[in-house]
Amino acid sequence: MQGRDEIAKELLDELLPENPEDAVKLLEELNILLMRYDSAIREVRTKLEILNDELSMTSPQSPIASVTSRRKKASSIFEKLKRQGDELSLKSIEDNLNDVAGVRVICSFVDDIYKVARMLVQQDDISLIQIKDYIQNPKPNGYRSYHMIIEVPVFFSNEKRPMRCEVQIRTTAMDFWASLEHQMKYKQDVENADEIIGELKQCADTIAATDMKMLEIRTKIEKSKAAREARELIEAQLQQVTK
Ligand code: 0O2
Repeated sequence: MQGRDEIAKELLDELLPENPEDAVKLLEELNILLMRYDSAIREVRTKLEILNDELSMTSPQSPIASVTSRRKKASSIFEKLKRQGDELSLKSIEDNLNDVAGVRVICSFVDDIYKVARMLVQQDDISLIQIKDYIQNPKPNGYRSYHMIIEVPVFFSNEKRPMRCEVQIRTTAMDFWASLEHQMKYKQDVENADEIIGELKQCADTIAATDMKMLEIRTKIEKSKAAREARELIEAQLQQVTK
């Protein structure tokens, strides 16, 4: 079987012009494009950090547990274009791929996912291109996560460019499940694959039920804390008027 590096080299050979000068120019342009996607990731991560800092001041727990990101490697980019039957060109990357830049946000609770998503897309420099809500509509294998394709403007020396970025938002439990399930995709020779797929689906459902239960418990704790604080306030005011 052909290795990934061989495929990548073949795809790059297909893309590169014969003339060495043109080939160098194209590789330079490719590097610039990849740098732009890296910059888009930094913009989105900064926005998320600021949102989290602000939201943490008004709630006892930060809504975002962690943020990770990755930029697709050139080899994966060309592989995906080829797989989709798209032209192998720099323009085609921007036109046909939404996930060259990817940011993953991990939240503790399901309601935080929607809160973070809403607050991110309501920023007036962000354009929302697409939403896939795999929490409301889980995939048949049990995959749950909230996906958004957004466009974020990035400022360079002489221009402002809108860059696409895929943002995946999920709970810690959903992420734990997705990491294990992801391994199945790359292990074609797994024994008892059907049994494992069934077990993973069961785990996904258990995890979804636990996520909902955890949210219920947190809401109860918050309500009881709010009731105690209100009681303490009334008692303090009563003491004032009965002095
Ligand atoms: P990686 O390594 O995370 O980038 P496409 O992007 O074309 O594959 P589509 O329908 O445009 O598919 O995008 P979709 O459904 O929004 O999901 C794309 C990404 O979501 C995947 O990227 C995964 O990260 C994640 N994902 C989607 N479905 C599953 C799933 O069933 N299991 C797991 N574990 N992850 C999933 P990549 O490119 O596959 O991988």
